Amino acid sequence: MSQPAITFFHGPQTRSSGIAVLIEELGVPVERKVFNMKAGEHRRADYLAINPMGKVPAIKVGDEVITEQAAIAIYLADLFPQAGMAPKIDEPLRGSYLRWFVYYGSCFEPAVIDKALNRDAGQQQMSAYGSYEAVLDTVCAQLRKGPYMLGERFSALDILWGSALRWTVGFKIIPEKPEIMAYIARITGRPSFAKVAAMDAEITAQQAIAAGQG
Ligand SMILES: N[C@@H](CCC(=O)N[C@@H](CS)C(=O)NCC(=O)O)C(=O)O
Repeated sequence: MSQPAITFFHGPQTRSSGIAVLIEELGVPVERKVFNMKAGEHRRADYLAINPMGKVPAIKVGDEVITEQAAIAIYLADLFPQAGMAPKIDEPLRGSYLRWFVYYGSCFEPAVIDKALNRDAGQQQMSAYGSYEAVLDTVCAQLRKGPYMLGERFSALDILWGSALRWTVGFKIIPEKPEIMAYIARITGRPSFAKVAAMDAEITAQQAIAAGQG
């Protein structure tokens, strides 16, 4: 069965940039739909029909829509196994690989956003992530095993975590601990990150010119 075309919905310099990096690493042929987020293009009816959340990233594969960075990354890395960015289901690291993708969305993001907005985590027993400190300690302990989230094995996980730690440190939500800074430098120093940063900067400049601000 031939592989249906993949459409990638992207907003430059957002969470979808991590998926753009993964696409570079995998060498995936995609059709890009790029939004001017400042102009609210991601909130138009045609995109809300694809992702009612009005959020990027999203991909469409045939008639199937996939949203959420972690789900998209798991899906693409499995779809293009020749890139070697996902341990297979029968490999011992597969469990840990899935753990850290799900941990990202169910623990890390809620913890850092609550922290950034000065929202109380609530009762430890009721909170999905427990406490910000526990999340930070858990992630740092994993990073110290390094050099990658899965130890010696580089994977699609590192694109997500490298991107996420960079922006959360940039916004001063996550502290500049040595293991975090070394990991960010190791991951975001890859050529794929530089390529996407240049593409995003170019798109952003063109969008500003189109809006009469350039
Ligand atoms: N849970 C989503 C979060 C995606 C997200 O928050 N994307 C932001 C960009 S960084 C967005 O699209 N914001 C636009 C808006 O809400 O108007 C994921 O993990 O992919």
